[in-house]
Amino acid sequence: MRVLSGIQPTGRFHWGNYFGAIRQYIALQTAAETPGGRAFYFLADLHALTTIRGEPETLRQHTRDAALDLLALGLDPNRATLFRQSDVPEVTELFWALLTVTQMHLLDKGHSYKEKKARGLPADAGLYTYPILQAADILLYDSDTVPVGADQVQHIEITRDLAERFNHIYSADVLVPPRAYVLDDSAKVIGLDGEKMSKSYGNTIEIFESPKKLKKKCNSIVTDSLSVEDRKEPEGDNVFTLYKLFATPEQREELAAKYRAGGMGYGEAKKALIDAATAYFAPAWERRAAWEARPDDVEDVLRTGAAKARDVGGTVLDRVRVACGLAARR
Ligand code: AQP
Repeated sequence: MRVLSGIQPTGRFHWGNYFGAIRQYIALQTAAETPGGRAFYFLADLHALTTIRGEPETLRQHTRDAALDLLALGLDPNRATLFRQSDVPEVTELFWALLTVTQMHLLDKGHSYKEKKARGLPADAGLYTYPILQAADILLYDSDTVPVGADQVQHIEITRDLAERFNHIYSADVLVPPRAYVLDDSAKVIGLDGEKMSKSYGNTIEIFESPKKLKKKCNSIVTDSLSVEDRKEPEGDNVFTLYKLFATPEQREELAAKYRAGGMGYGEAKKALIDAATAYFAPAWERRAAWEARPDDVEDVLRTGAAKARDVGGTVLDRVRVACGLAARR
């Protein structure tokens, strides 16, 4: 199994990023340890340039934080390859080769671009061609499995289409068409307002939120206005939906029974959520502090990861170069 996924260093990671993607990164890093298999995870700093422009120090800081967060959450550099996207120049060359086989209508359909445009946010050629750079990210490592949240499935399908189109045009199996790996229970994590949790919607709860802010945010989760005496059906309630992500089946059942019995206020359910989230991420807080004290080691992980990624990616890129009629570099 060849696993790959990228995450943008555009701000601190939130519960949506964790349950939608990062938790699967950690699980798959072991599953991918097969002969010839490997997990590649990268900090998508080139993609982040479509959001963070003219603020180099902010991007650098977010990239450092993103590396620390992933390591703290359990990414093991001895198992998985962790690197910065911009440290692998091969990806932008493959991006160009893919652009030459991309039909415009494919990009017109891209939901990130359509969504941002519809919300009146600035949309440039970088955002428009974003799915193609993403395809290059995936195809450069012969990845077959891409752990993502539901919002990214369309982009992985675009990647499949492009790989197949490329192979068809050049009449050879040059690129490996990948598949999205999505878990049903966390494909779309909701935010404070019940909509998809997303930085650009301002409804996120960060993984490494301070205890004070965590409490404040959880207390602001939108609920209905039923009185505390009412019996409530837990399914569909925002607090319960988030609680389920952290709880064991027994804990879920216990809280569900309290909802159904009536007499429980939302304050109690929110406290259960805060406690569950705090306990869940406690080991990650400890690991984060340990990595934070060793910045040179973090940089080392990223540089070693980039060297490995360039090695694997260089071979695939040469395959593409030769197929296209360009000279191989090795
Ligand atoms: N709410 C979510 N539920 C499930 N999965 C999610 N992901 C993001 N939000 C949710 C998954 O996290 C991974 C990283 O995606 P990204 O780097 O593109 O992060 P993002 O999309 O920038 O996160 P935001 O907060 O939604 O940012 P904006 O608002 O800038 O677009 C992906 O696998 C994604 O599916």
